Amino acid sequence: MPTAAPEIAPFALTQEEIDRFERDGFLGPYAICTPEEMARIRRDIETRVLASESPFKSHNGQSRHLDCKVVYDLCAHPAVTERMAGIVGPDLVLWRSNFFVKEAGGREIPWHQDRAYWPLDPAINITAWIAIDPCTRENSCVEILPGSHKKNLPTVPTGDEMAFRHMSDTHGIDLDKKVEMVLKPGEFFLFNETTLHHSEPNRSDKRRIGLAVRVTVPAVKVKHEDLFPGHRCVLLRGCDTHHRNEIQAPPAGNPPVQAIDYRQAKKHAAV
Ligand SMILES: O=C(O)CCC(=O)C(=O)O
Repeated sequence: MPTAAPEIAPFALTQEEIDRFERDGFLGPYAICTPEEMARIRRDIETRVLASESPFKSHNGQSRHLDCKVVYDLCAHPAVTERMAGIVGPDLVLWRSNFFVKEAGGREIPWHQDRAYWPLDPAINITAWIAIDPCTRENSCVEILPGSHKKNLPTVPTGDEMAFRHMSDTHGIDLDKKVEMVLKPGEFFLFNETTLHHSEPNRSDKRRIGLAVRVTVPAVKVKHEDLFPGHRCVLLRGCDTHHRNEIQAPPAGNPPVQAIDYRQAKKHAAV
């Protein structure tokens, strides 16, 4: 029997939550579904999404909401979109999503502010980071620095031990105030384009997958050609009030279950 559609009103943010986001630059955790429901979704992600090739040249974890309904449905869940609307307004444009697949032994993701990497004009984004696997301190949950979204930091180069080639210059910043986003599968948190975040190397023997859902507003020009040629935006909620971007319809289905393990896929998504 199909599950009843989730009610929308319970997901609206309170004024206290909106004020807290303004102060801290992040909110959560909240839940989209139970760990048991996420276990079912996770099987589809492993066998249909990450094991199949993206229709674009990007790796298999990049913007699969464009061709996989199971990914789009996570991005478009009202638990996510209704809360985002409380922060950036009623009209939401999904411009990117990506899986962070951190296998056991995966590298550190350095402290960074996403705005430094993205083709958004102006840089306005809200991310929902959704736990697909359990995210613990041991398997390198994401860490957030409250209040860090008030200042744009310069970037500096990193070494090979890091998953990114550039990071924010955190000299003089008290990283001890970080918050560890320990999440059960199906939980998520929200943060914006300037909030500093990071994850340790995965020192455990357990994989950690998260899905980052990147959303902007219609007034922003997304220069997809600069970073993700061929990708388009999807209207997630409300209206396209500015017509600055090419918009495509959400996907109707999923790729079939693949014969190979996603780790053997040609362009898999591990960091
Ligand atoms: O998954 C991680 O460890 C880092 C996530 C991240 O950098 C992001 O969502 O922007």
